[in-house]
Order: sequence, then C-alpha cells, then structure tokens
Amino acid sequence: MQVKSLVAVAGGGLVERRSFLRKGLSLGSLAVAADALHAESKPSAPIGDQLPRPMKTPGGGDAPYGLPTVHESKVVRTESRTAGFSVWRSPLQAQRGIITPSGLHFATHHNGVPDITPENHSLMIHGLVDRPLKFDIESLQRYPMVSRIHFLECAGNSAANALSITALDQSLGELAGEVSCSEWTGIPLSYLFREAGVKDKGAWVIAEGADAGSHARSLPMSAVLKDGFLALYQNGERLRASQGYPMRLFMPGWEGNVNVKWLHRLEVVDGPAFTKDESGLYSQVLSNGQIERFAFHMEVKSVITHPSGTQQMPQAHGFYEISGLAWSGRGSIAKVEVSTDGGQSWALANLHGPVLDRAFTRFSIPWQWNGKKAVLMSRATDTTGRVQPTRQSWKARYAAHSFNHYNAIQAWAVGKNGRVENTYA
Ligand SMILES: Nc1nc2c(c(=O)[nH]1)N[C@H]1C(S)=C(S)[C@@H](COP(=O)(O)O)O[C@H]1N2
Ligand SMILES: [Mo]
Repeated sequence: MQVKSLVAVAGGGLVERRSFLRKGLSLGSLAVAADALHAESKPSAPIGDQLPRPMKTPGGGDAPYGLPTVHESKVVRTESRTAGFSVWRSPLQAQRGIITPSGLHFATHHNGVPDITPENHSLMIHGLVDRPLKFDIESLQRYPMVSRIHFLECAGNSAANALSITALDQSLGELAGEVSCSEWTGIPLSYLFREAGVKDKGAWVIAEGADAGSHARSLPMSAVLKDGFLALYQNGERLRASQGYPMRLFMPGWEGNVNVKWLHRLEVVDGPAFTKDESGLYSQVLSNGQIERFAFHMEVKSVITHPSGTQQMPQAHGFYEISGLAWSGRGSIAKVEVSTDGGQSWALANLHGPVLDRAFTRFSIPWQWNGKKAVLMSRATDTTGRVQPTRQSWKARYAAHSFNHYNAIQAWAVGKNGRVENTYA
C-alpha cells in the first residue's frame, strides 16, 4: 500500500525518518492492511471454547537457568572450521536492539575452548614491574569494577566479501557475524598495574591466554592503562566459557584477537614480542606492498539487518522499516545514511539511543518499497569523521589476498520477488 502524504527523502522510496511517529500515518495504515486480510471477522475478545488452548490448562514448569523457547531454535550461531580454527558467527539478522544475547555471541577459538576450573586459575603480572603479582579469582572479586557496553569484532569479519570474486548468497550472520555487543564488567587494568608498579622501560604488555595454543598479543602499555580492563562478567553474569571464562582482556574498539581470552599472564616488556599471532595472520599487506602492523582499531562499519541476505520481503510491496547496526572502534556513530537505489541517493537514518562509544548503534529508516528491484546500502560515519569506504576503494587499498579489517559498505539486492541477496553493486 502506498501512503501518499509521506515525504520522500531519497530515491527508491526512502521517506522522512519521523514518518512512523507522525499521528495517523503508517502504523495506522499497516493495521488497515492487517484488517483487510480478515475482512469477515471483526476482532473481538474470545470466550468459552474460543479461548486459546494455553488459557484452558495450567502452564508448565520453569527451569533453574532459563533457555530460549524451543520455537526460536533456528536462531543459532553458525560454525565454520579451518585449520584448527573454529569460528562461530552471530545471527545478526535475528537480533534487534544492540545487546547480543550471551549464547549468541560470536566466537573465534584458535585451539578449542579450554575447560578451566576457576579455583586453579590465576593471573600473573610480571616482567618490567617493581612487584610481580599473582591474582586469584577471589582476590580479584574485591577490586572496584566498571561496566561498559562495547562491541567486539574479529579482524577477519566479512572476509568472504573481501576475498570472494562473486558476492556469496549468504545470510548476514554468515557473511559478517563475527561481531557482537555486550555489557562487559571487570577491573580496569590500570589498578592492577599501579599495584605492580610498571618500570619506566615497560612500554608494552604481552597478554597470553591459558588455551592450548597460548594465544598471545603485544599491546602498547599506554593504551592498556587508558582503556584496558580485565573482564569477568558478560551481560551481568560470569563470562561464558566461549568468551574466555574465567577472565579475558578487553580493549574497547580494538580487533578481536587482542582481547585475549582465558587470560593468565601479562608480561611487561620494552617492545612488541612479534608473537606468531601478530607477525603473520594479523599483519595486513597493502596494495603497494607495504605491511600494516599493529592496526589495532576496528574501523567504522554498518550493516542493514532487516532486510538482509537470504531473507524474503514480507509483502509484495509496501511500507517497511529498514533497520541495522553501526559501530566504530574509534568513537561513537555520528550518522548513518541509507540508500535503496544502489548509492545514487542517500538519506539520513534515525539513530536509536543510547548512542554509545565503541558500541553497536541501532539505526532505522522507513521505506516505501514499490515492488521493483532495489539495492539497499548503509554508510556510517563516526565521531572522528571517518566514513565507510566502497568495496572498490577498500580493495584498492589492500593487496588482493588481504582480508582483515574489511569495513566496506554492504549492499543487499532486493529482487522483484522480494528475495534479498548479497551483492557488490
Ligand atoms: N586465548 C585466546 N584468546 C583469544 C582467541 C583464542 O583463540 N585464544 N581468539 C581471539 C580472536 S581471533 C577473537 S576474534 C576474539 C573473539 O572473542 P569471542 O570468542 O569472545 O567472540 O578472541 C580472541 N582471543
Ligand atoms: Mo579474530
């Protein structure tokens, strides 16, 4: 159904972003559409035999630890394995709001999930410090903690879009689900380092995990003191094993792999260690042959979650809310623009508060789909003024085989039949 009085803000049917809020518009018109479907039966309160079955028998029991309803059993992470790596991607296309449920948080395990008994685990701070220290969980629980809502993204997220010559026809989760957003609670590392006393030469920290591959990364001490914390809680409960139970390093906005899980050792050193994890996989070759090392920040990025890859538009055409997620490792989101005509014209999307620093920000814009082919895109700008590149300009910057830090504009092609597909348009 077409609503005539809507104000077009870009080509392809994007309409003024407050449309849903305006009295009598859109919500009313959708209700009319629903009403028309059931033209014979006017809605009225059910009585007697008409009562739905669950209203006629006592309900069932509950569980000590709640799980999602069986009716949502299709909303799951998808796993892929390569050379010992196990990657679990978050179904972003099923998420609303900005917080990823803990059980759906993406995960990257280089050597499986270690089974750590918290009583046997401790964190050691040593190297260039005045007093080497060892902390067990009990002592850590006594420190003051902070809570922060932050996204976490694997450097290799969206690798298929970077590498594949043709756009893979996959869901958003499969294409770009190595990113999630949680509330993380833990102890600022500055507290622990202050106690240990960092020597003047201690300019870097090696963080090592207690998993089989002893995953390790070197980080500049100044950044760790400013922003780093030891996360013990995720969305109000202790970390999931998948996310590094009993403790992980958290560096807001930095590439996933520096957020060392199952953290057991922080060694203060005078320079980077060039561990296996940072000298190979996490160095990026540029198109001019130079190598970009220690590119810690995840750059500004966005994806439309509704509608997105492999989904089917609900109606032949009509009113629809385009919605998605934007984030930046360098600050918060300043604006998100949306296009439905493949980037020829753009309109500003609504940003749903709270717009947080280095966190998912939900955006949306009403769209009046005319039933014709469309190409949907979102383009985010962060508070440092950085804007998402096109796929073409991203590819021009990096060598052909590079895939880390891919943050180009994601495009979805909507067919006449309403099917939504990944495209490089
Ligand atoms: N100890 C350890 N830490 C690790 C990893 C690992 O395999 N072992 N994987 C890293 C990578 S590559 C990423 S992207 C993030 C993923 O964090 P998550 O699994 O909690 O989403 O953890 C990082 N920390
Ligand atoms: Mo990663």
